[in-house]
Amino acid sequence: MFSQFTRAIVRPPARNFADGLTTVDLGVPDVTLAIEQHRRYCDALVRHGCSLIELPADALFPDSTFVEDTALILPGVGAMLTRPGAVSRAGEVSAIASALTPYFTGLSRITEPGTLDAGDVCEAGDHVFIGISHRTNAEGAAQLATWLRQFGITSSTVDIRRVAGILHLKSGIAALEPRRLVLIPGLAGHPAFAGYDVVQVSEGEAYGANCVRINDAVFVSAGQPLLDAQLRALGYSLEVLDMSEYRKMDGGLSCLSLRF
Ligand code: CIR
Repeated sequence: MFSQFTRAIVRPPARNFADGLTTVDLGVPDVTLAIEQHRRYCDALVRHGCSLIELPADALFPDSTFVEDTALILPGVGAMLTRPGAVSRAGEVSAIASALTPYFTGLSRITEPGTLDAGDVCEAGDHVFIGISHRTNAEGAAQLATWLRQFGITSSTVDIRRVAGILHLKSGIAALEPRRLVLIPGLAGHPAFAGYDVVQVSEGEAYGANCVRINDAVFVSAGQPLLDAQLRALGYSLEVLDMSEYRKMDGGLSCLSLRF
């Protein structure tokens, strides 16, 4: 499942980005800077081999720049639309459905009473970890597991509701290879990850765990020097991006694109 990505769906933040949801207390994001950071992120995607499918900013949905949550795409396999756990984000899915239709036939979707944000879904080879969070419920996870099973993909759930400091599973985990995970300390001891090669981020750099492998590079957020050194020592080349304004809204690098 570490296919080359050739496309990425992205959507810049709207002017009312600061009206979106957040659980952190890092101040109000500067929208102009957020738009600039988004442009740099898009440039990096292009540099690493993705052509962009750019949706227009949508002020009806201040969190809609976080496109990752609205669909799960398994390149070469299929795509599933989600049913976001936050009511204010439910309407984001239809634009993503339209954007995906030319590329995927028979889009599946999570249905009521299931809820699922794809930020809670981490693919690692032919296994998928599904976070049970305040956004993704057990029914949503079960629907996704059933969908995955038809492709021979196994899954396991990880309850993150009591793991401090993370909104979604992928706020605390990234898969760099099918058997190599980046993990925050709060997830490192979880039995679901036993037997994996683990790059553990330090407590002070927990935000850095939301990194993302994009073809020949690992995209990492700026300001995590220890993690950068760990990854470079493993031979990865890094694309370091400033995510300060997205962090204020609980967002990270993976959330800003849907890659396939
Ligand atoms: C939210 O609370 O839904 C947004 N402010 C942040 C979503 C971040 N998405 C992600 O981690 N996949």
